[in-house]
Amino acid sequence: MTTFPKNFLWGTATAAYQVEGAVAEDGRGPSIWDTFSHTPGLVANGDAGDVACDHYHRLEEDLDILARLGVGAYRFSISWPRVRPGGRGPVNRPGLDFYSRLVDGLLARDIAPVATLYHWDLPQELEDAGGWPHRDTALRFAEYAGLMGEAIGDRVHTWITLNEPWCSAYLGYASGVHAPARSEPAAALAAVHHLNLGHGLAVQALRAVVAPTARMSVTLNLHHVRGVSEADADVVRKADGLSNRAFLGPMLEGAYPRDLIADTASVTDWSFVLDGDEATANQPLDVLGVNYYNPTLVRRWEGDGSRETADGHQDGAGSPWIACEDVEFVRQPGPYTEMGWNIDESGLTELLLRLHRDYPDTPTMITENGAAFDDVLGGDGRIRDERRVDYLHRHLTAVAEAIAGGADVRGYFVWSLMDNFEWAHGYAKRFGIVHVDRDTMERTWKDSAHWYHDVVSTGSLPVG
Ligand code: PNW
Repeated sequence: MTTFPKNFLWGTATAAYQVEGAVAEDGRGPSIWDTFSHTPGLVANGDAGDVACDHYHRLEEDLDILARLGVGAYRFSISWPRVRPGGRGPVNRPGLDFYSRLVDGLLARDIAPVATLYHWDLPQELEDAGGWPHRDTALRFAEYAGLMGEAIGDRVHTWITLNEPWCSAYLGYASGVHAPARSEPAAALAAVHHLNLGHGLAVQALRAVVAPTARMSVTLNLHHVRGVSEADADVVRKADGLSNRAFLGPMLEGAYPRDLIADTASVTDWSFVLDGDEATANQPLDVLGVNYYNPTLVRRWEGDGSRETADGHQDGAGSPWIACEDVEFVRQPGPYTEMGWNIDESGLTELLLRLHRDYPDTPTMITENGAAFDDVLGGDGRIRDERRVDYLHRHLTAVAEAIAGGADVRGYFVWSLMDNFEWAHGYAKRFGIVHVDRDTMERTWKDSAHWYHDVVSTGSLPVG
């Protein structure tokens, strides 16, 4: 039987724009995702987060679901434009009150609040002023962090500054498949830097005001990059630099990797990195958050540079892989989830062991892992999502293997607590262990939720 450490943190995760709804209530301002979703053609089926899971109005019900699941922690995100509508200027009290009630509701149920400050919903006004490519956004982010620290910092267990800055920078500003839908590679690399800087400044701002026991973290969607053959080592290095070390370098080592600077020299001279910035980004972290869905497979591309990449992004202009014209992203063998992502948990074990080797003093935590599958309804109303159960079981086994291999892994959060707004895919892709009826908003436990309840209550995986 696979058993996890005694104090292992078991949880589920969501993000504000994906679940809250109530986008124009109680003083919330617009974010770049409101703008994106309301631009025709950008989100599948014309979906938007206006209602999402109506979590804003169903807070107590959702807290009760968490309590019944038996999780020890809940990872949620705070909507910046709900608490400070313009990103600067006046603070919105009702917004702060909502998160205060959320935190108190968790604590009353013995669930540790894990708060993400930025899960992609930048106040539109800050984007209009330049967005993440603009240095001021990092400074505003630190102010917002301090504001939240003052408001709920006495009660939050773990702070996560950013969720997946890779997505914010490269999907938002290079490929443009996420908000704010810009395709400007040089701006995307400036965004990388201002996200790193904003992270460091936010940790400083939080530490100055929150409880001394509060833990500091950031969540990265690290890519476990593999080459097709030994001959592909250099393109593996390049993809790893752009996707992983572009964040790990400044945040955990205090410097951008030299090879990344060289690889991207035709796009930018990195002059937006000012003296002292890398040291600022490099704040001591109590735990590193890792989101893992699948590995990445590459080989050297010898062709003409225009091709469809394995993740569906067109190469060249509109690719998140800046200056990677010589890297081919290879479609991996199945099985696949509904996202078209291959299922391969071995990458998670290898990634956790690599992080342990490179950063032995920084524990890790899986802040997201999960899968989109279509619902299989049993005649009895049961939602038989055994493929999701299998996916979660495999990945938890992979985490246990990494722990057995010496990695200091402190927790695991299923993405997601409930079916929600899956960004550019809208509501069609369902990641929840709890089903949400799009018409009635009724919540129904899937088999995976019952399974996860057993896992978190025993701290071990059921046999078979
Ligand atoms: C993450 N990619 O997003 C996010 O943190 C969640 O909000 C999201 O719902 C979840 O994973 C499932 O997608 C990603 O294209 C979106 O590589 C896209 C990518 C990676 C992560």
